[in-house]
This record gives sequence, structure tokens and C-alpha cells, in this order.
Amino acid sequence: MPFVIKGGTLITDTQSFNADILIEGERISRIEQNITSDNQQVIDASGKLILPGGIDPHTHFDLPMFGTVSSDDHYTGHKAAAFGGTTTVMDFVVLEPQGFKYSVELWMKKAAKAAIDYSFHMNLTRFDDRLAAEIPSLKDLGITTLKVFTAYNGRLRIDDGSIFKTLRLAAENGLLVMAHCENGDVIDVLIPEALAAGHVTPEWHARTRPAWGAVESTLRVAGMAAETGAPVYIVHMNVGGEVDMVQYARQHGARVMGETCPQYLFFTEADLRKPDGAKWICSPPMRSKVDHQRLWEGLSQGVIQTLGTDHCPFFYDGTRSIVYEGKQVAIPGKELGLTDFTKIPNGLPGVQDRLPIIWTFGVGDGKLTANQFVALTSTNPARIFGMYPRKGALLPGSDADIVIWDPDKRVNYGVALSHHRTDYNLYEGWELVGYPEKVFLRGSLIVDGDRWLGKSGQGQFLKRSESEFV
Ligand code: DUC
Ligand code: ZN
Ligand code: ZN
Repeated sequence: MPFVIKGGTLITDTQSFNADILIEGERISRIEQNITSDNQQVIDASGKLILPGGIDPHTHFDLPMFGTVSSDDHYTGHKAAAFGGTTTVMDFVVLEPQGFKYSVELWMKKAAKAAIDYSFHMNLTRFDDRLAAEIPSLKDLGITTLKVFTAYNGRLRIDDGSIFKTLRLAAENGLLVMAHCENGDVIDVLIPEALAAGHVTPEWHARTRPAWGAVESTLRVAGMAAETGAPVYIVHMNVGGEVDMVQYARQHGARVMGETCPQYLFFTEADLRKPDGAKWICSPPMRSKVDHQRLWEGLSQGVIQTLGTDHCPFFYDGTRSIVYEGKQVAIPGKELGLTDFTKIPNGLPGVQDRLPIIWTFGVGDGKLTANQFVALTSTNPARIFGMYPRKGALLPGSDADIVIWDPDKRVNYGVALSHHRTDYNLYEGWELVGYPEKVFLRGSLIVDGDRWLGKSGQGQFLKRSESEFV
């Protein structure tokens, strides 16, 4: 049944204005002043903001790692995302020996329980002529992005020559390459040295993954992108110097874009030295306050285009169960590396936290405008990943993925409010101002305050078009 959201202030990537929104079926059908509502249900949004549903371009649900698995699957992670105002997520497909099609089908099966809309990126963790020949066929599967790694030698990394060839193929076929930038060779010298010297605590995770490696690797990949004319997207930027490199590349005409994640704006290497430092272990690691400042500048100056999460949660103590949807759940987690930091599963929860945290400390603290917030968390990801204007927009014809946002709502955030299937939250006890009130996925109300109305299987796979350079 059609319904009208009345009296709210619409926030897009470029404008803020008062209007009513008529939703018919799964789409927005009209956006106008004073839509009459004779037979329609009315939702009063006076005093509230209306945002396009968040798009998280970087998640890892149900990802096997170090003998365990990330503790949110494609249902629990989607549910958490929705509670934070995110209605589309993009997950990374593990490349199996059988090739792209097989790997994507496997990930599709895992994602059959989806509760919000989703799409995939393909990890390119091997490179040979046969696989290279298959790359153009990814578009037929609705996947227009490939992720490459300059670290994790012998596991996920492909060499620079193969990255260069991939960029060339991407330029020819309208695909976008995403790059995880660290220096794998240096890391592989430092880790065994640290272990041999008896350095086994979490802080050594950061000390063996130097910031300079991320900076030079970002420039290396940007340089190859410039040579080939391909666009490239640097994932999880964590060092201020990466912002400088992306800025340099863009100033010189290279089509380089980038993402950072909330954890890189708030936490430092010092968090790894806490007694529960394992909670902060992710790759790349947290850096310093100077880096936070440059990353915030990059966001506000348009050098960085998106805010993702790299959501990849593990239990802090997977020997103790939590109650999730009425059932006891325990999944081995960070305790696997109690005596060796290299065995701590890498990753953090964050898919629900992203919008409320960035609203409070980005918009609330005056670092970002509300329009930049929407651009970074929804519209730019939709454009960059070929989903605009179906997603990321408040326009007639767009999917009615809508968040009614209460800018005055105060919450004491943490694990009690979070729906991530894990036993901790990085923002425990933080005071937030601004929170989602209602969340709609293609016109259906899936979150109403603290009530979950969404369903497993309701999320749709999104076949994507070519990337836009933003
Ligand atoms: N980094 C993490 O910390 N976890 C999953 C994948 C990644 O790149
Ligand atoms: Zn990565
Ligand atoms: Zn990742």
C-alpha cells in the first residue's frame, strides 16, 4: 500500500530541503511539497531527517580465517547493518580454485539468507592467463569490481606485474580494481623477526605492518593505474600519507579514489597495548592521532570518497557464549592468538556503528556537513560501484531505501544496542547524538526503533553497472 513520509528534511549528497515523499511499491514515486494523502498511510517525520539508506562498500560476512569464521553471517550482519541505517552491503567473494563462476555461486548460497540488498566484489588472489581471460565474464555475473592485495605474500597477494595487467584488463573492460595497500615483503621480514625475539603481544601486529608500506604501496598502485588509464579504489586507507598520495595522483589526472573506515579515525596503536588489545586487531592496523586528522581532512576535502567498515567481527572470547535471537552462540575468536599475535583473527565489528558514529563525531563535531555524510556513506558508494540512482539517491524511481533519522536522539552506545553477533563493541559507552528511527528497504519497514521487522531472504542481489569516477 502506498504511503507518504511527511514533514521531514531530505538530506542528499548536495542538498537539504523540506518535502514529502510518496512511496508506491518498492520505489519512491514522488517528492513534492504537501503531497495530499487521502487514502494513503502517513508517517509523520516532522523534526526528523530523511536520508537515503546507507551503503557499506566493504564487509566480510561468514569469512573463514585462521581456523574460525567471522561471526556475522549474511543474515546477522545484515540485520546489524539495518539497525545502523545501512540498507545495502558489498561483500568480498573468496576466489576458489574452480574459478570465478563457482566462487560467486558459493558466495550466493551463503548469502541466500540476506536481509538487506547486497552485491559482491571478487577477490583476485591468483593470476594466470586462464583466469585473466575469464575476467570480462565477471560483468555477466553482475560484478564490476576486483580486489587485489599488495600484502599477504603466498596467500592473497599477486605480484605488481599481475596487478598492472589486471588494471589494463580493467580499463579495457569497464571494471574497477580495488587495492589493499601494504608492503607484503617488509611485513614478511618483520613478523618472523618479532616472533623470534619473543614479541607475541597484539601491539606487534601494528609494529610489523609499517605505515610507510601502506603509503608507498598506495602510490605504487596509483602509479600503475595512471599508466594504464584504469580507475582504482584504495580500500581502508589508514595513514595520513595515503591521503597525500591519492591527492597527488588525482592532481596529476590519475583516476584514483579511496575509502577509509571509522576505526582509522578514532583508534591508535596504543589501543593494541590495552589488556584487551586483541579487540582492535585488524589489517591494516590503527595508526596515530596525526593520521586521524589527515584522514578527516581527506574526507572533508573530497580526496577520500567513501566511508566503509571492513566489518569482519570475531568474538573477543569465543569460549563464552552470548545470546543471539534467543539462542546461545559461541564462535572461536580472538582468544586463538592469546600467546601469538599472528594467530589472532584479523577484523572488527562495525557495520551497525558506521552511521551513528560518523554522524556524532563527523557532522556533530563540525568536521563534515550532513550532505558530505550522505555522499560518503551512500551516494558516492552507489556511484562508484554502479548502483546509482537505483541506490544512494532520494529521487523518483529510486528504490525506497530510506532512513528516518532522529538528529536529537541521544544514546549510550555499546554492545547492548548493537546487533552484531559478537561479544564486544569498540565504541562501548560512547555518548552519541543522532540515531536511526525507522529504516525502510525497498518500501518495507525493516527497523522501527528497537523493533526488527526484517526477514532472512528479503535481501536482493544487485547486479551492478560500470563504475563512475567520483
Ligand atoms: N582485514 C581485516 O582485518 N579483516 C578481513 C580482511 C582484511 O583486509
Ligand atoms: Zn583489505
Ligand atoms: Zn576487507
